[in-house]
Amino acid sequence: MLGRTLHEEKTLPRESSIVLATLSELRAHAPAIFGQAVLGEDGFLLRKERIDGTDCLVVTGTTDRGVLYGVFALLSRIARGETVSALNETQQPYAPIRWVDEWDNLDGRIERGYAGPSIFFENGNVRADLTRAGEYARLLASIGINGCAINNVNANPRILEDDFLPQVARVADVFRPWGVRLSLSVDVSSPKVIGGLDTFDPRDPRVAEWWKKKFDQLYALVPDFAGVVVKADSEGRLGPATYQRTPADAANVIARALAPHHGIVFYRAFVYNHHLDWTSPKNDRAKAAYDNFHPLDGKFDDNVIVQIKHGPIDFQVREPASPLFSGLDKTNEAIELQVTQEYTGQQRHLCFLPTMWKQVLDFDMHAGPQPTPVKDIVSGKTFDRPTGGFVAVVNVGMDANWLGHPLGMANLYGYGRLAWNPDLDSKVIAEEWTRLTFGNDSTVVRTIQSMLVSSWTVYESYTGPLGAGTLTDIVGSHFGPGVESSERNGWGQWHRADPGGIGMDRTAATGTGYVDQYRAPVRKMYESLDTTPDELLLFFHHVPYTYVLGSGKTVIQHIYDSHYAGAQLAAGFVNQWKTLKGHVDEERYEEVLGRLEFQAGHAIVWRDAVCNWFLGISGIADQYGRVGHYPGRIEAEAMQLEGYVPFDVVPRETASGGKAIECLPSEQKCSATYRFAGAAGRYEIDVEYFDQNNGKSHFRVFVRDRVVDEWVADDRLPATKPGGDSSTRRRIPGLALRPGDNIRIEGVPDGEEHAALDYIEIHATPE
Ligand code: GCV
Repeated sequence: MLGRTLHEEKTLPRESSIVLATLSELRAHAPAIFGQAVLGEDGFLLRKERIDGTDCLVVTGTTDRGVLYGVFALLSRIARGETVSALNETQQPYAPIRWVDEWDNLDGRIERGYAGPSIFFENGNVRADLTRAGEYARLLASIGINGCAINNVNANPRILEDDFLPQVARVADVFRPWGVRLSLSVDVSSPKVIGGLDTFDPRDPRVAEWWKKKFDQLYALVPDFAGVVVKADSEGRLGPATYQRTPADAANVIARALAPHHGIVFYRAFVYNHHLDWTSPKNDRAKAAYDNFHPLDGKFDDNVIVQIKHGPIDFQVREPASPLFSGLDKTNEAIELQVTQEYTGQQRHLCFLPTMWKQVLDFDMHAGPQPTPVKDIVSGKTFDRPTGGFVAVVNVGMDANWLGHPLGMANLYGYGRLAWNPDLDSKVIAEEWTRLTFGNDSTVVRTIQSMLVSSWTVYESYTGPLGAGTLTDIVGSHFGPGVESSERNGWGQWHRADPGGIGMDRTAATGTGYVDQYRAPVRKMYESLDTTPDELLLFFHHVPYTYVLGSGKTVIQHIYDSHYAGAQLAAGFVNQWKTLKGHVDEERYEEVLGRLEFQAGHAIVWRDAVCNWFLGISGIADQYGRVGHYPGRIEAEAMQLEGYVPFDVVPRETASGGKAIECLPSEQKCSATYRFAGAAGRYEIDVEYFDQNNGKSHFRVFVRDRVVDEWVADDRLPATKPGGDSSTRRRIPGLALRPGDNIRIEGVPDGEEHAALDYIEIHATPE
């Protein structure tokens, strides 16, 4: 930046300089200036100083890592156009633990990853070329992250095999220059599966010995190895329950093997029974973490951290804070957040999560006489615990921009910033990220910041109303709408919508009793319908559709209205982004535009599916007559078909009218024609088609036998059949239509994708 070459010096410079040094080095050279400075681990100091008559910009920390963080903070200031002329700033991270988890499998696939294959693994081994892993470590360091677990919590025991350890050591080597410590997810059955023992009982001394030897071996290769993450007795994973042992037994046997090396164990509180009896009104998955871990408080060793998902279910678009945060006074805790947008649009939808995380981090659990927000509990302040902090599941991939959606990266940045300082305002974070990513053009900053900060509630409004959970395909992709999928199964993500009403009754008086897991003031608030905030109403209460919310609307009308408003706002993102043409680089402009256009179309798929499902079950019409009535929409099955045949889409609400048309492989090519009967003028046509990942159909659209558009359905959506996951909109703007014009869509199927079409919608556009 300055066109000067950096030198490593053992003494302080004689010319005006930027000085990077640890505090102890500075104290030795300039005791008068730095003798009093105090900093904790990983903290840093940025200071403009006159040392021996020369002006210096000093970046210092107690450790090299702190100095590095200080350098990034300085660069950030400069990039955001802030002054560095009278600098005197001390920063100390809120908590020692600021980690990320990656759910990468050894074969290179990533569970719930939406940005291409693993940067760590390929074909069962660590990648030969770890350049991207090193770059990722730099990226993590730039936001203050100091640990990274590189493999899926659904861990393959092979990760600890003797011949694999040198491979993971290579990852540690590329992390180390950036102060990021390597961690691994381990399977508790490893002593048996790869260790040759006939047991993995955590109380068996042979098992303890196995873990000890294994970690001695690992630390010989990776002396700064940080520790392990454990998922056990959850979603089919083996665990201590096999031997009627507790999570504390399992955590401690591993912790004791790590302790001599100062390693730690993150034991995930995500332990629940996914075969719950749906018919019992008392069963409740939300209770599981507290039920399993609260009785063990005080039984975990000091180098164990219980890792708690921010809500009691599973990263839904809105959940209350997990009651377990205030259920472990004598145990280290970490909050687990999710950057990868599993339930929040999978980086296809814009959804800036720091706004949501803040609500949980700032939530007062009432665990003591003073306010006890979640951020203070997990960082060890409330109960004075030795360690704790923040973990996020990130799942970056080999795609050029790490997470798939260029704006999705704001979530990773925001996570790092909140882990460093959870008091930051999410609006400030959005602004910082925008400036650092797109520059300081005020139109760009204002526009992107405003899109980011509104995006979570926009997404919520068309996917998961009033705390009912994300109404997505629970048993599949977790992407498109699937309202019914959460019911009548053992997974426990129930919303219990029936013809009479909707919501999980979790009260102590008449429901599952979940509210009893909170401390008294919180319990009292959620127990009563009157004091439960609207946005979480259906999480805590079962109410009739006609129940009147605090807003004055009935529940059913709120569902309709919020879905229409949300889809409208999602369409607005496209227009907002278009104002930035020429203000941001063309490549990212186009990439973001494509994602936002997809989102706007998919928000309509969501809107229609959810509204029609609730219209069906409640029998209560939309007061504004929108639901079930779509001006300008022509169902594909009502068009004149050649080769195409109609079929029923399942679940029916994920296609307009419950039906679509497909071109079976026995046909080379099919067509659907509509004779336009409107007035002459300019129109846009939306073609709703199904883009699966098991074929690349080809579409052509003709008006008066002239091709007006063509495309290949080759997106990477999580779908192998027509439905809410694959439904995609193609917008063809600026068409001059006259009455009697034939609009013909030609589809050529490919593989198992049958060029399926749902409908077309014709809208007049202003001249
Ligand atoms: C890694 C959810 C996800 C799973 C994930 C699990 C977990 O259930 O859908 O893919 O498994 O959470 O957090 O362990």
